[in-house]
Amino acid sequence: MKTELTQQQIAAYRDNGFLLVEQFLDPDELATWREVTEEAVRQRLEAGGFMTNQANPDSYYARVFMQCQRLADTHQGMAELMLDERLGNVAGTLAAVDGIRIWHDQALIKPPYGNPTGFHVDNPFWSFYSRDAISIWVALDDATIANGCLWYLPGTHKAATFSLVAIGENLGDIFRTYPQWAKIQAIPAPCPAGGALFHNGLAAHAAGPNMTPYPRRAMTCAYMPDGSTFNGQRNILPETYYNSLEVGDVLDDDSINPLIWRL
Ligand SMILES: O=C(O)CCC(=O)C(=O)O
Ligand SMILES: [Fe+2]
Repeated sequence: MKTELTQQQIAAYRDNGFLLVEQFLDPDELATWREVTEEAVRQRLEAGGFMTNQANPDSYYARVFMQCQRLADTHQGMAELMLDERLGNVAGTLAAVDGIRIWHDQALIKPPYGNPTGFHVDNPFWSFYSRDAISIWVALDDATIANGCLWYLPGTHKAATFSLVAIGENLGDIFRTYPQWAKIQAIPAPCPAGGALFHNGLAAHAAGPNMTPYPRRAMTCAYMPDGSTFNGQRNILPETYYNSLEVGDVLDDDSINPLIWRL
């Protein structure tokens, strides 16, 4: 795993809101991430598909990507991959925070001839608001312009608010909330298999359609800076825990949001 970051990379992340690290995983690690993701997803679907978006597999959104969340909760091999302190170290260093907790992992598999992923920002979906949240997106297949790689609106993390923009059928719905971004040229982020993209939880991003007969697989994880507080939204929180929380409580339950790295 390529965990060393240059000052240039850190500066680029902070300025653009995203960073590509090629060959983040070595070939053996990539083989393991592929195997583990495949098995964890298969088990999840066999178990009835909870925490996936496959309730209606023919819906538009189910054909944007097959989304399987919190696989580390149900698959030991995935837990071992996700709890790796080195991932927290890289994420925390880019985000300039002193502790990293897992918000949720998720496999995102854009199916053959799958729909594009509309522009959105991630953090407003989650149960905490932070300008320093960060995600890792690891390509398990070469992600290309042809099969639906990510595209970013550079610098948008600096001005984004916490208003929610749904990932709907209109690629550009976000520009109704942020008309001032409509003139920004989106930057494609093709990512060879084993590469990692990091993005700020407030950086606007999308993915193109998959114009190939093969899936575009990614394994991702969203991270919450340690010390973040509950904003009232449930998102992935288990019901009993959610009901026990008051807005403003620190989200520090290690069984739900494990602390994987501290400075
Ligand atoms: O993989 C995709 O198409 C979208 C990814 C995304 O939105 C994310 O990782 O936050
Ligand atoms: Fe996203």
